[in-house]
Amino acid sequence: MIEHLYSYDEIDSTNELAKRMRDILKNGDIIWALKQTAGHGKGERIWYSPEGGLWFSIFFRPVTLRDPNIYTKMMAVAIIRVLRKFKIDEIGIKWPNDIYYGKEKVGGILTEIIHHGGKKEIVIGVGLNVNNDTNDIPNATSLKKITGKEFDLSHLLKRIHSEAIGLHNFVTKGQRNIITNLWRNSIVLKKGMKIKLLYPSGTYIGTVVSIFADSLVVERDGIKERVKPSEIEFL
Ligand code: BT5
Repeated sequence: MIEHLYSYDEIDSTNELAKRMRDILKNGDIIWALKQTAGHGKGERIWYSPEGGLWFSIFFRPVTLRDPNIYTKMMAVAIIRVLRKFKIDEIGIKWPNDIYYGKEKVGGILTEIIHHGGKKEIVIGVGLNVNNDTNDIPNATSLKKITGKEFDLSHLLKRIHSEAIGLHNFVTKGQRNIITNLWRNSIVLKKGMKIKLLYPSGTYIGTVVSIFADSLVVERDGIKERVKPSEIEFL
């Protein structure tokens, strides 16, 4: 597979540009920007993307798209594997797919599906605080702050991309369970762990029973209930 790298000094959002460029993009192509002026997370959430961070999107044109979550998991695993090779060992996936170092967010992933006629394409956006300042972002940190070193963005991008493409082979071969297992082993959340449940009626403590890509089953006062990522917080 030969992929193209489209790089820019400044654009609105690599995910948005990927969507606009869908006609010419091929499997595995990358859109990379040194700075985003309208980077976003899920929904309307802003993603701060100043110079010094790694902001990119990878495009895939899947043959079938039964489970879009597998793409987000694949990318989270790719990032963790690369960062662990750089000896940033305490880095992990905060369920479901944020990249955390202790209680601070280092990166996030935004997977979006493009519907085109009867076909579906997928854009996976990655935001990683690398050499950029994160002082104005609540509960955030950067690789530079963690390690005391500057990183070569282009090298980091190539390493993550090649890890992701390697893992993508498992998706195309129908071996999704390999990615799910790698993802499960990299998440900070474990079965039996106590977490905070943020309900409209108040805050409670529950115990994790099962972990899924988009929900958790927790036990509270002997009753099992299903919760969404927005309803939990780590103790
Ligand atoms: C995410 O959203 O964590 C996914 C972010 C994906 C960003 C990439 S950058 C390349 C591509 N192009 C885009 O436009 N987006 C993707 P979410 O789970 O919704 O988290 C958003 C929340 O993270 C915000 O509400 C802030 O609280 C926090 N946040 C914003 N910028 C941050 C940053 N640089 N570092 C750490 N936390 C940040």
